[in-house]
Amino acid sequence: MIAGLSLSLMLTGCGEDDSSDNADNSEGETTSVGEKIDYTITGIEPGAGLTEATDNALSEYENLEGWEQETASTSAMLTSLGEAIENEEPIVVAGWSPHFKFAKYDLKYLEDPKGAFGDVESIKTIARKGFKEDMPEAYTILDRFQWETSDMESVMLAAQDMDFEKAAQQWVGENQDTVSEWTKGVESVDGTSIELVLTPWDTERSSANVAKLVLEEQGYDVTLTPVSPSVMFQAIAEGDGDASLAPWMPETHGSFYEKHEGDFEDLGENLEGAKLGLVVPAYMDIDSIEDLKPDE
Ligand code: PBE
Repeated sequence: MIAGLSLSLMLTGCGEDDSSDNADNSEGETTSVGEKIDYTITGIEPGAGLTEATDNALSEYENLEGWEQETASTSAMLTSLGEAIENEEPIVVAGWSPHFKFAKYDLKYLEDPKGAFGDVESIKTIARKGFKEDMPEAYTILDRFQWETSDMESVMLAAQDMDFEKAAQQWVGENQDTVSEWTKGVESVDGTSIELVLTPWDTERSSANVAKLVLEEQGYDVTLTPVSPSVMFQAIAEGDGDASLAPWMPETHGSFYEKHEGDFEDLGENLEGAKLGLVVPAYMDIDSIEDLKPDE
């Protein structure tokens, strides 16, 4: 009660203090975003780590009382985001980077003072137990596989107009120096089968397709198997798949990682500087998750 009262006093104060010509508009927007979007965050696939992180945020932030996450798919989220922006309407989506939505639209992450979405995420490489002994050449290459967000983004961008295999080919063609650092001194093999497990997002389609190509050039017969994050960890822990470049840590897939810890090998980071959070169009007049108002 008291918290609610002081909050509304603060808001009134803000409105009165705001001497800009659109004071009405800014206060109106701040107070009614929730109402306008039916206290709903547009999420992605139910099995995504981001979906779990968003649910955690919903329970951690008291001001998100009465809010819900609506899950469906990444493409449904992107459609809703595009439509909202077309009409300059408010929308709050569960978002992440690297992702082309930031290049296509003017977006911002809402500040996350409680750290519900973690800070910076890394993408790691994991392998099944025994992989190093069974396929030392592939192990060495995957252990060395490391690239920048700009590399991953260039594959994702190219893949807007072609399939990921072609986009990966293009990147490998243009980045022979990096690739030869990964393969330097590694012996070729003769058609050994290897299965890489990935999750079904463009970030992982990019890394998996580049890894596939590099391993194929080394003589491997590579299969890519896309599955949900929980199945990805399970597959590597149980030895059904050989390796994965898809785990996002520490926040996104931390719970799956912990569940299977000790049953797989961690080969370290393949990319640094990924991020998760609640994302809104830049024209929205809020900056922090705490600016959202509870459903009362
Ligand atoms: N993502 C992209 C995935 C991992 C890669 C952030 C949408 C997830 O949330 O599981």
